[in-house]
Amino acid sequence: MADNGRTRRRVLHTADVHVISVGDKACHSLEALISLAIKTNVDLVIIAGDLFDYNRVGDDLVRFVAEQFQRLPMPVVVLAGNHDCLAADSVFGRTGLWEKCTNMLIFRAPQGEIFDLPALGIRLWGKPIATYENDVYPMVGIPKPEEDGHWNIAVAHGHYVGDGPPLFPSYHIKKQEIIGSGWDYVALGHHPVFECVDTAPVVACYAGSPSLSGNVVIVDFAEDTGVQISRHSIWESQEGLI
Ligand SMILES: [Mn+2]
Repeated sequence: MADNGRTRRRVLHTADVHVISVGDKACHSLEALISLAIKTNVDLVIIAGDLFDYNRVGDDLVRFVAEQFQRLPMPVVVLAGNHDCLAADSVFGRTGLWEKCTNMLIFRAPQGEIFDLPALGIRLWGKPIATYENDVYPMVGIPKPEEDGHWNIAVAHGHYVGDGPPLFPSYHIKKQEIIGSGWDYVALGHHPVFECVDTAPVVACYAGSPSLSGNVVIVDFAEDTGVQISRHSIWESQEGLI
């Protein structure tokens, strides 16, 4: 059934892959989730922080990740987390190694920035972690979404602290920041285990680490059914190859 409003979209959301060296389990997980994105023909891939375990990884690992991204026929949106933050030694600063990844979008503005993808009818906002300091508030500064026929997706990396006093020392994300944002979906990273922390009026989920769980989140956006979350095994697309 066709929607009268926004076009149906399907997004693969992952985070916390934590690749360390070429050939490790996390690299196999990244390769598998890229294959799943291709197989399921999602419109967009979101990596909500900590793709790399740390910034001083080898160039060969960066080349591997870049090659995986180049397999994708769709855009891949990357947020820097606390492990791969945009400090001076950022892995994302090795621009020569990334230059062939013309489908990669990486949030670089420390105060947050918007990417408009008019061909998809999707707008993204993300505020990268840009420093090794801990006093970063990943949802502070999010603008009100424009109601112009786009799906509005925020990407944030940090601890969800709900309504109560923070239980964690840094990177706080408060419930009110999510539900008051008015965005359609908040793609969260930092916690290694899958969890939907809010479902209304804004859906917000941690995808969990695919390297630990073997799963990613696929988010379906449709006017008639709203924002629907499902978990998918990254190893499904590998069947027959093992
Ligand atoms: Mn993290």
